[in-house]
Amino acid sequence: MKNNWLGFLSIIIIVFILGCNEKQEQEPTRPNIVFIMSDDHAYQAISAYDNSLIETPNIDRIAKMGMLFTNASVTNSICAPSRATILTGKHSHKNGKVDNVSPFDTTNVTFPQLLQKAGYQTAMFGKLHFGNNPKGFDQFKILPGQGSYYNPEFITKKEGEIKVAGYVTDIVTDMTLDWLKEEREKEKPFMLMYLHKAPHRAWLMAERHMKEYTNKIFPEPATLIDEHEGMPAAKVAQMNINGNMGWAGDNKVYPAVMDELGLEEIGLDKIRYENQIARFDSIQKANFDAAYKPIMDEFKIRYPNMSEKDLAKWRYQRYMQDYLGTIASVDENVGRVLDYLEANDLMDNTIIVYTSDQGFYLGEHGWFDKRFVYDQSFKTPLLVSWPNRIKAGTTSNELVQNLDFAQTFLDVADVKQPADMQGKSLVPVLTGDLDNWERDAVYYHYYEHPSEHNVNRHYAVITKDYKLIHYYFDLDYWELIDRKKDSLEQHNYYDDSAYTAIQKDLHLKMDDLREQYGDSEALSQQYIDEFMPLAKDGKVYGVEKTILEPIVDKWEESKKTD
Ligand code: SGN
Ligand code: CA
Repeated sequence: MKNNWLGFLSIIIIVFILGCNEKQEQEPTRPNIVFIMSDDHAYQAISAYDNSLIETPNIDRIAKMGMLFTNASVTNSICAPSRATILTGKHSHKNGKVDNVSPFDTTNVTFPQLLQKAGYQTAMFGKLHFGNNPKGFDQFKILPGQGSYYNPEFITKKEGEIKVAGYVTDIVTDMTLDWLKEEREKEKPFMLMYLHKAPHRAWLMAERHMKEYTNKIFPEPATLIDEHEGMPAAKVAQMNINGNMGWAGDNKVYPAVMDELGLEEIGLDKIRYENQIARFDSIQKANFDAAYKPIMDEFKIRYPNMSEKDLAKWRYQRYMQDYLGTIASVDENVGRVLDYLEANDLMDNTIIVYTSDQGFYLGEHGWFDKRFVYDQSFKTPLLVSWPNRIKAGTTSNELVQNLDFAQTFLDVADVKQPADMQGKSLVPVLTGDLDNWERDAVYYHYYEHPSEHNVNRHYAVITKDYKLIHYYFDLDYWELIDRKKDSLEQHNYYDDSAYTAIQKDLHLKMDDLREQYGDSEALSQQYIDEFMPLAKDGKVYGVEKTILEPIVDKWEESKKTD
C-alpha cells in the first residue's frame, strides 16, 4: 500500500516537473530587438562621441549600458540606399537600391520578413523613404517620402493615410509607445524599428526648443573655411554652407528680408520655406516668429557690414542652432522609450541599437549634407546595448557597417542567415569574442550623380589607416587619404612616391573586395545607363541644368560610340 502511494506521488511529481518545463519553453526567451535610427544624425552631435556641440544624455545611456562603436560606417552615404542595405544585408549593387531615385525592389528578402516568419512580432514607425511600403511588418505607420516636421501625414498598415497634429519626433515616439503598450503580444519576442525624420534638412525643431537653441553659439570646426585645394570632386560639390544653403528654406531668413537685402535665391528656396510655414497652425507660427523674428531684426542691421567670412560664420551658427535643436527632441524622445523599456522589465533581454542612416557634415570642409566617403558622412553613429550579453561601458573600434545589421539580428534571434547576405553578425564583437571576428577593410560605393549637391560617383576601400577612392564618370581620378596623418582629409597622396607600397596594397585590397562582393565596372555602367534617362527626363530632384546637360550630352555621345 505504502509503495503504491509512493509510486503515485512520484508520477504526480514527474508530471508536474514536465509541465513546468513545457511552460518554461513557451516563455519568450529570444531577445527583443529595438532598432532606433535617425536621419542624417552626425556622430559629432552625440555627446557619447563628443560633447562640444550638444549633450544627448538619453542616447548616451545606450552606450553606458553597452557598446560605443567608433568606426561604424555605411556602404553608400544616402538615405534610401542605406535603409535598403540595412534591411537586406546586401551592398547597393546587389539589392539594386543604389540611389534615392528609383523605388526599392520588394522582391528582395529582408531581415524583418525572416524574423516575422520565425515568430517575431514586428513593427515600424517613422521614416522609410522607399517609394513603397515595407514587407514583413505586423504594423507600420510611415512618413510618405521625406515626411514633414509639423502636423505630418502617415501611411499606415491598418488605417490608410492619416494626418496627425503636432511635431514629428514626438508623434513617431507616441506611436511607438502606444504599440508597445497596446499591441505588443507578450508571448512573442518583438522587433521594433523606431525611425526618426530628424535631424534631416530643413532642420525644423520643436516649438519648445526654439527660444533656447536659436540663442546658442557653437564652436566652429577647423575646416569651416576650406578651398578644397587639390581635391577636384570636393571642389565642385554643392554643399557649401555659404553658397549652397538656402537663405530662407535652410537659414530661416524670411523671404521678405531676403528681398529687402537683395539675397540671391538658390533653386526653390523660397517655395521650400513657404511650404513649411504653410504647415504650421496659428500657435506654431506664433512660436516660430517669437524665436526667429528677433534674429531677422538683428541680421537686417548687421548684414550691410558683413564680409563673406562673417556670413559663413553666421550661417554656420544658424545651421547648428536649427540642426541641433531638432536633436534635442530626438534625445528626449529616445529617453521616453528607454524609460518605458526599463519600467516594464524589458531592458535586459532587448538589444537596443541607436544609429543614423549616415553621418553628416556639420561645417567640416565648409559643408552640410553627406554622400562623400570622407569621415563625417562615411562614418555613422552606432551605440548598442543588451545587458544580458554586452559588457556595460565598452568601446569598439572594429570596422563595422550598416551591412552587418541584418545578419546580427538574425543571429541574435537564432534564425538562419541567408547565404547571399554580405555582412557579418556583430555578435562576436558585441560579446567581446574577437577571436571570431576578422575584417581589415570595408567597401563603399556612392552612385547618385548628376544630382542635388553634385557629388561625383565614387567607390572606395577603407582600412583603419587609409582610404583609396576612385571617382569615375564625369570626373575620373583616384585619391589616397592618410587617415592618421591627415585626419581632416584635405590631401591626396595618390601617386606620391612615399605611398607607392601602400597604394599597391590598397589596390589589391580593393580588387579583392570588389570580387568578393560582386561589384564591377559593368555594374557601374549598368547603373549609369539606368539613371541617365531619368535625369534627362527631370526625374532627379534638385540638379541644376548647367550641371546636368553637359553630363547627359557626354553620356549620349558615349552610347553612340559604344
Ligand atoms: C533632400 C534635401 C537634400 C538631401 C536629400 C537626400 N534637399 O532632397 O539636401 O541631400 O534630400 O537626403 S531639400 O532641399 O529637399 O531639403 S536623404 O537623407 O533623404 O538621402
Ligand atoms: Ca539621411
